[in-house]
Amino acid sequence: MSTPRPAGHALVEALIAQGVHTAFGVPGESYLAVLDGFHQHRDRIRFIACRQEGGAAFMAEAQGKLTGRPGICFVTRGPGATNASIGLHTAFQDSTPLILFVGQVASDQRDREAFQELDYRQVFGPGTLGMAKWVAEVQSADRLPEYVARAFHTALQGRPGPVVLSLPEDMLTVPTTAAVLPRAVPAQAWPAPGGLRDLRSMLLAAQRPFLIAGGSGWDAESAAALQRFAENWQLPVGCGFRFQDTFDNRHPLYAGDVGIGINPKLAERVRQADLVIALGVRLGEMTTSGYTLLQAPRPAQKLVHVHAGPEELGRVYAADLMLQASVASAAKALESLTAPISLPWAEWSAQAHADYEANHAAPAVQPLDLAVVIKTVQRLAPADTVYTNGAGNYSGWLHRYVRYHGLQHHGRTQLACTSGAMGYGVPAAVAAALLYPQRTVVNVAGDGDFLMTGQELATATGYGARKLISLVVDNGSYGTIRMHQEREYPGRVSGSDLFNPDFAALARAYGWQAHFVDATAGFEPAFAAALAASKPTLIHLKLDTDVITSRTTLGAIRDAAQRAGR
Ligand SMILES: Cc1ncc(C[n+]2csc(CCOP(=O)(O)OP(=O)(O)O)c2C)c(N)n1
Repeated sequence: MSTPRPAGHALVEALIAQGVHTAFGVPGESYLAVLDGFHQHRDRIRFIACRQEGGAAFMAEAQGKLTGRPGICFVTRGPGATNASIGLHTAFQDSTPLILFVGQVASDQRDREAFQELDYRQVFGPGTLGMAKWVAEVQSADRLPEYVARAFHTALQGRPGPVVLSLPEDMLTVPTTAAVLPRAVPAQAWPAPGGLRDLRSMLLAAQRPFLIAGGSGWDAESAAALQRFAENWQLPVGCGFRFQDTFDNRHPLYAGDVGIGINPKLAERVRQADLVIALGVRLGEMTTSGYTLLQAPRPAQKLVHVHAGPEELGRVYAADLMLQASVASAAKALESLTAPISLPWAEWSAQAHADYEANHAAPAVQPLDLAVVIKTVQRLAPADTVYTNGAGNYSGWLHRYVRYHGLQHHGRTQLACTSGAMGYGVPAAVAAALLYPQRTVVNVAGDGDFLMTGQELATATGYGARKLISLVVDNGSYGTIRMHQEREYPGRVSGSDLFNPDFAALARAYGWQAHFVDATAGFEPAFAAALAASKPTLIHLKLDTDVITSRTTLGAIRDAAQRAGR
């Protein structure tokens, strides 16, 4: 029992009890009592007011990725909730714990299609193709702590993901004495001993094994255990799409990222493997190169799939062995599997890493070389720098050239959505800069991508972000779409040209520093100045549209399509 206070205050107390010190959102009159609770407890928790709910939800998603605890987002009813849906979808596809609190119409107005009313259960799922693991409306002030605690457990347990709690306006003002519940400690599923024995036998029978690691739920301990498992068995390790910081990219067993724009040699290696162990990854379309690296539903390779969510096991692939276990416990169990003294695949593993290293060599590009830009960033920026990006071809340079350190070293250093949502990178970077002010954050955005959520530069300025740098790659195009157009309809450009503002001037208007760079030599001084600056910096990178990926040009794609008679 607590002393009576409005349910809105009790909600904020429940968040504090869960260890939350930052929430992201856009205010609404539908949840004034909660905002008042934030005011009441302002010495222990802060509410970051964002400029659009999509940005707020992306920030909460990034919070979930970075902290491993549910990101917290507050939005108002209908328009606020629908704006936030992109962040929910991203959290769902990325298996990121997140709780979206939505102000709801008063209970006595329910089902009249009252002002901005929506039925969140209908809109957001739940389901295995929905946008939330659980959607509920809190009817009773006294049961609010119960709902909040369940929301945390649901977001964290099994396959992590988003939860939506709808909060009727009148419920939030009702006084309650209900005590808040203790911090949620998620239950961890351990792999069954028999399954581990089978996995060991499969390893002993293999000639060309390959490990793909990724997904969510990793922590420093389990990432270190993963590395020891790989070392014990000398396994080549690839990271799933946009989970590149799961395994240390500098390690001699690292083989590269099994994602979009995959190194062709790595793709071939995965196809040639006789045993693939997928640890924590969903084996989605991007990680499997459209379900071709592993043929769906029955791969040519022997497949072991380890995942926390039973609904993911056997969903696409008929794996030879399926283990339901959280990644944290699975990695620790796997490192205890004893390996024989000699293993037949030493050359296979060494070559996998040699292929990864060779993929770092890049032919020079004039006048602005993005490979050099990314390598310069990593050479100058601190080791624990957080890299963020949204969707677009520009991200291919990050995927290829950043050597992410394993998350046992500095926690997560890659914030990038597997959902491929444009606009993710800027808010993710703002969230990282506000949550970890001592760390440097580098966002790389396309010109299309940047302007989807660029208004969150104001949030960064307003809340005092400092070590934040955004590189905007301006090729005057929704380049990814242009690339597909040239491949399918060569020469017929439609809807993919962009008409851009002066990005540097725009950034200055938000109170940022800014530089314009259109040649490689100009980048290093601009980036060094950004690192030394006491406020955020945008670097506008002007790139020729023809430079469409780190491997080919638009012209080459168009010519090939024309030759093929398209
Ligand atoms: C929210 C959202 N809308 C549309 C798309 C489809 N889409 C994928 S990449 C892309 C173009 C990205 O353009 P830009 O940010 O300029 O990067 P570029 O591809 O030119 O490097 C589009 C429109 C998407 N992934 N997400």
